[in-house]
Amino acid sequence: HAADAHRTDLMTITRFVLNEQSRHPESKGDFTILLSHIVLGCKFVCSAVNKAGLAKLIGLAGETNIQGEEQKKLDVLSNEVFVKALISSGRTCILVSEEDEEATFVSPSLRGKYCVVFDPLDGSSNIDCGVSIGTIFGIYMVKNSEPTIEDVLQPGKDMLAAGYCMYGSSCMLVLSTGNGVNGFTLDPSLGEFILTHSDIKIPRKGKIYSVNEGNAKNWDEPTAKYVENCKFPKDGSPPKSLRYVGSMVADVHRTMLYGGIFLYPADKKSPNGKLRVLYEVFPYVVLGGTSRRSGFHRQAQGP
Ligand code: P6P
Repeated sequence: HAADAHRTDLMTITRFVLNEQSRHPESKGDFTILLSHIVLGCKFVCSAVNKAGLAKLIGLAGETNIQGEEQKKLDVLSNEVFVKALISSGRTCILVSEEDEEATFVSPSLRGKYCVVFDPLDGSSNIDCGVSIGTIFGIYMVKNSEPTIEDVLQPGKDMLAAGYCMYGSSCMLVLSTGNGVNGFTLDPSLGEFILTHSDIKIPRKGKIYSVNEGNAKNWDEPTAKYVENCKFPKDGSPPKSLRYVGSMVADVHRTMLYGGIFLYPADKKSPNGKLRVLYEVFPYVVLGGTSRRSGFHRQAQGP
């Protein structure tokens, strides 16, 4: 009966968050409403990404569509959908998107208490070859009565929640609201994200290292030594395997489930590193830090 219960007792992401919220009687369901709008954005992007190839075939993507309108690039389209969904939730006050030069300050009539920082479609250069890509987001509580840019320049440790949605062989939303990390897989027949990976824990030991070896000539000595030791371990242990997709959401998702390390070290070419702190790095530090056996956090500090 346990298997049947699993099949019929569907733990949707909305139900899961409502259960979580019941642990915070003071909250008035605002976070659940915000999350439902993020979920809507993820469902839209999942559908659009899956059609992108076909759209290209029938001449929609990148050219004019049947109405003669200029077809938007998928990352621009995704950004517009997320911005509109977040504003219409009535629960946000500042939005920072990788796609927008400036932060969006929500008008007072629709203003809420959350600040959302996000990359609507990270790794979008991989779309045309069908490599998994994703949305990454982090959520802060506004601190000032009149929202200012300082409200989105808070330390990563102050994020209330963080997550990502990976558009790959399946569409999977991985979320932390501060108490563990849980993965929800989209069931397209239901249009619902169903809990499939409860309480994800990053394995303490991993056999995989994930880095762009093409940058090796630019690495500093500690990075070069660390990677060399992955390949030629001094302690006689077996060498690690290199896996590098070039799409952070895919590389980190694998690291969350299989263990190992993902690194994009600063180097001579990118002295400040390449990954954006606010909506690429901080959300993953939150996810790594709240998955209880969080080797990820220490490993992310790398060499
Ligand atoms: P490189 C995608 O553009 C991205 O921001 C991350 O998703 C990915 O991990 C990284 O860049 C890949 O960068 O320099 O190895 O191609």
